[in-house]
Amino acid sequence: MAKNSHFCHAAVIFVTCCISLQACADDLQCISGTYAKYGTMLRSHVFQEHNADNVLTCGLLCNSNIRCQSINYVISRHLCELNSRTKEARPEDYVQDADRVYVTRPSERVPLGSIQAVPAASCQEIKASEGTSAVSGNYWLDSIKSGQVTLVSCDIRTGDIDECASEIHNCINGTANCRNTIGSYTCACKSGYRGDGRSYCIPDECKSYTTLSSANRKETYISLSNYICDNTLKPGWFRFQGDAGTKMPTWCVSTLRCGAAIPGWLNGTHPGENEGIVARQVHFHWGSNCHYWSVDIQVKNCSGYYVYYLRETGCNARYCGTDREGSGHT
Ligand SMILES: *[C@@H]1O[C@H](CO)[C@@H](O)[C@H](O)[C@H]1NC(C)=O
Ligand SMILES: *[C@@H]1O[C@H](CO)[C@@H](O)[C@H](O)[C@H]1NC(C)=O
Ligand SMILES: CC(=O)N[C@H]1CO[C@H](CO)[C@@H](O)[C@@H]1O
Repeated sequence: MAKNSHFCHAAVIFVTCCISLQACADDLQCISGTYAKYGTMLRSHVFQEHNADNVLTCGLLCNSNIRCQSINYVISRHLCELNSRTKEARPEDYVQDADRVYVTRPSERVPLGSIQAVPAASCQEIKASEGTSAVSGNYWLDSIKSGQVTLVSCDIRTGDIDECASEIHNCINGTANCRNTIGSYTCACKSGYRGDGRSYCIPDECKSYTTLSSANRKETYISLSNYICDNTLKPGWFRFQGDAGTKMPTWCVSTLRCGAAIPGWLNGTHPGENEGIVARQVHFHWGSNCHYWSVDIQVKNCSGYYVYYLRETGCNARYCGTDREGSGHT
């Protein structure tokens, strides 16, 4: 009985010890056989150093640090260097060193850029580090803003950052669209706006205007007694269209026209396309005076039509439209 018990005890110790030796042997096998590269090291990416009796211990230290991607073990000094990159991520830093052993993290290596604590420098680096297992998506980079880790959208096939999707572009918020390109991005003002998309986008007067189209606004329309006036016009860009005509008359329009008692006409010429926005005056005809009142306005030739920057008038004055070319009094 006593003898049996002793034997049993010994057997348990033996089995336990054997299993743990076996486990050690497997780890060593992994480290020395499959991954360890004697006589090499990865330079410039050491973020922690520890004393360690052997490569295996160094490997375990690496396994317990989330940032650790690989190790250099310094044989003569029993020093364990934890690296923040693998040799795949930084092949240019993988060099010969007779006194070191390089080992990629033996287990549970966090893919580069996949968590905030393990940021990459670029999408290309992630592609290099993770090879075919990398897929396009969001990754953490520490190269976008200094001292910060930023989540960006990486196209792994091209190694490009999508600045638009990542919201790290400087296109004007709200009025510009961002379009990603390989290596960069472009900004363009949204429809109805013009500008460079980065420093300004302003309403495009050729696209954002109010239409004046009533038939009774035309210079040939003889006003009835209920005179209308432009006293409620909000300052802005206007285009004459439809029944009102296509533009302002450039001659003194007879009184009691355009639905008003006091018609307004353009005292000046229409601009050409390349003149941009020009300053002009609208003059109002009352009594025998073609220049009874005046209002400062702006005009732009939009290649096919004109737009006018107008403001409200007094009563009973109104801006006139026309279809006709011509000059002189009507
Ligand atoms: C951009 O505009 C959106 C909504 O208009 C707003 O939620 C967002 O915070 C703005 N971003 C910046 C950087 O101003
Ligand atoms: C605009 O300018 C062009 C030349 O610059 C001219 O031919 C055209 O008649 C002008 N007016 C309109 C409505 O396009
Ligand atoms: C082009 C045109 O009609 N210009 C006239 C504008 O009004 C002044 C008077 O205020 C005239 O002198 C200009 O000839």
